[in-house]
Amino acid sequence: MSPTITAFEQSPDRGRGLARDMRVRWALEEVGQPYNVRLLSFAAMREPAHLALHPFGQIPTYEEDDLALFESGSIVLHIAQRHGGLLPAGANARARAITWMFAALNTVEPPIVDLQIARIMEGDQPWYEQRLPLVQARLHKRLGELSGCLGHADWLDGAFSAGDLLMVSVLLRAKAAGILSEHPKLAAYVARGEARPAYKRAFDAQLAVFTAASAR
Ligand code: GTB
Repeated sequence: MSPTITAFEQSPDRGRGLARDMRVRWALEEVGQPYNVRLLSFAAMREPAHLALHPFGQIPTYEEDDLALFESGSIVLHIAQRHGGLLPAGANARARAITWMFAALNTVEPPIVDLQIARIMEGDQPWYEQRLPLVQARLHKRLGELSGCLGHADWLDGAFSAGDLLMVSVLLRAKAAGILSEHPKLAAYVARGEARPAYKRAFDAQLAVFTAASAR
């Protein structure tokens, strides 16, 4: 049976591929695994049926036979371990690719999210103008370090891997926030990810959800 993932019925990003079901869709497309999507309203995400799958009432989730998973990183790792194409065969190279998956989610994504939270939710606070440059500086330092690691390579460690898939997914949020223009190597890296046919299929599929909802 094909797995079923969950996604927003109406994504706040209007189908720009920023919600975290996108990285799961992309991984499934990379390995050629067909999948079903169950769309959820914000109300449905709070209902017991969904909370049984996701303790925090979020998307994405992943169901396959008697396995149910939440957390986009865990889901992408599961897909990469089940199917060929997203992790190298050698044990050390595999461990390094998984390290980049963790780096994307634990080290690069948090300062990107911090900046977005500051901009969206803290603008009316009296300390906003003082805090914002600190948040921006932390993010640019991290992106500079990542850019240095990438250097002139196409991907982080040899061939494209699940580490790149998650890193590009995370950086897409920085791109959408206009932050990547100061990091041209990372901007080019993201563009390489977006040019992958599997990425395009995943993007088109999630955009179609928004287009269909808008037409109703
Ligand atoms: N750590 C979890 C994971 O990686 O799976 C985080 C999951 C998560 O944050 N899910 C969000 C969610 O369900 C959607 S992706 N939020 C609803 C809630 O918590 O009630 C985050 C997201 C949402 C919207 C945009 N956007 O519009 O640009 C971008 C990212």
